[in-house]
Amino acid sequence: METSAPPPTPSQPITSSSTIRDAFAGLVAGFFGLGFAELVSSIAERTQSPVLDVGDRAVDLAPSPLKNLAIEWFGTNDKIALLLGVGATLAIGAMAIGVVARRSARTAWLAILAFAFLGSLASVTGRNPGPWWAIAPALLGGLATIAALRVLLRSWSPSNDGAATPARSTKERRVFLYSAGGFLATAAVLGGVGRRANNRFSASESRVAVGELRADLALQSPPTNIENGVAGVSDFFTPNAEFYRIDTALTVPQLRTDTWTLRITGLVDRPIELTYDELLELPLVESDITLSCVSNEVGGGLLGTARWLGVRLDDLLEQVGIQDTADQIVGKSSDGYTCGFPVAALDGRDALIAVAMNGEPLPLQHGFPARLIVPGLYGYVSATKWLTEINLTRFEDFDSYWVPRGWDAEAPIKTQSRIDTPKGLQKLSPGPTAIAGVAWAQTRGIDRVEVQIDGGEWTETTLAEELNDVTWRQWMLPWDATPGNHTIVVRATDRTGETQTEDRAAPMPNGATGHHKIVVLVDEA
Ligand SMILES: Nc1nc2c(c(=O)[nH]1)N[C@H]1C(S)=C(S)[C@@H](COP(=O)(O)O)O[C@H]1N2
Ligand SMILES: [Mo]
Repeated sequence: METSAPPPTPSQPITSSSTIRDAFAGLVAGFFGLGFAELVSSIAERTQSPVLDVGDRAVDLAPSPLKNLAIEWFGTNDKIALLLGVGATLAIGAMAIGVVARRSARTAWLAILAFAFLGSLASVTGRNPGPWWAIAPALLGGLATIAALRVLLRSWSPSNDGAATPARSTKERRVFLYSAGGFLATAAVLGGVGRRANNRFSASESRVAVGELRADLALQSPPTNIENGVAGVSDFFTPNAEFYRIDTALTVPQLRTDTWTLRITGLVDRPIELTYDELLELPLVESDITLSCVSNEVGGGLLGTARWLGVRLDDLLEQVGIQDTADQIVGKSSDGYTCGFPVAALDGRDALIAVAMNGEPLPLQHGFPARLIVPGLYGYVSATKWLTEINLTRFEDFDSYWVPRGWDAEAPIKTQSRIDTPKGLQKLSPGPTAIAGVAWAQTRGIDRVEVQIDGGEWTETTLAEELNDVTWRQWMLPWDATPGNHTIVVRATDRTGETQTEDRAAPMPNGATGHHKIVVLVDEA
């Protein structure tokens, strides 16, 4: 490595190497500002890194086609992709500002303040706006960025480059690099301390403190014949750690049971507010329910089954008295997200204010301390996580979160089936094997599942025992695989007699349709 840069000619004071250095200075200053902002954000509970606030606004403002694309491309990693996008934008902006600062300091400072302003704006607007002083992290982060950039640019100024002796420019370069290293290290420390300090707002301890929750009306353990034992079929009960997660929350809302309350408001005779302990004093029931996401593509994994524990929504709403004019039940989340479904959906099905999932308090990601679960309705209209309010209203008066974004206001789950094994494009040995998977038609129940191989006759499969009509059902078909490529298609028929249509529809606006179809490759014998 060279020890000193070749001195640029005086007529060309800004060389490409000084451009790189200025861009680097911008990046370092940007990091420093972010670290500082993280530290400032840790001072209060209702402030967070401005990067997250900008990300949150991006989630809400992004046009639906873009969001669908993000889910299609990145699936449940869409949040990471978004944050990487925000980070990359900031990095490019910081480098550009570093370069501009050398020519026009004022332009650069204004650009930094513009970034800080956008960050501040994101912190005090949107679905879950912070208090006015939530502008502090972004604003102070911006000022810290300016300060750092000034120090860095001064430590190695190109106006000296031409005149400087090699020894002098080596010394300047060294001071610059030490300063940059100092800022980076300080940024890491401030950011790290800020992160840790923010952890004190975590709800993990509160969740641990809940301990074991028991049903007043416990269900039997499920019979074993709801599983057909074919290797590769989804477990009937989806372990919590594997349960899909879909929500608009970039950071998981942290609600502690000691401060959490649930309010029931709107068109009710006796509005109430319950604490966590008061909720747990109500009768707790268990129910096995398959939850499905409307964004699930045919053959996709955005659904899962759990044994939920909670308070019956119909009982509780009967106590508060639903007024005749109400036709929509809206669940509101602490982060401003909303789901809405018809009052008429309370037809005796086990709609729950759920507090536990598969034998443990709701995991933080799945809505701790309480969420709604309504069998038969897609999650986006019904399953509000981090629930803080249930509001009785009218469809004509209130659109829940996804409705203005182009999704249907009412969304019952469509009859669907999926091949779990073999996998698409799997290589198989010839001979006896099993084709198997799951089918679901919550509230109607699965009556029949058929498989078609290479366009032949539809063959009825063997269904595992049905647990209830709101959970999925396993199916299997023994198959003697012959060498060559084979196409396997599945379709289900629900108990209303309706067979799944083969017409392909995208998830938007009310759930995908079409048959799950795979191709497998069977070796020559
Ligand atoms: N607060 C909140 N609740 C929410 C959502 C959300 O974005 N925010 N998404 C809904 C959607 S679209 C689905 S499919 C389910 C998913 O629940 P899960 O993440 O526990 O599987 O939660 C629902 N509840
Ligand atoms: Mo969803």
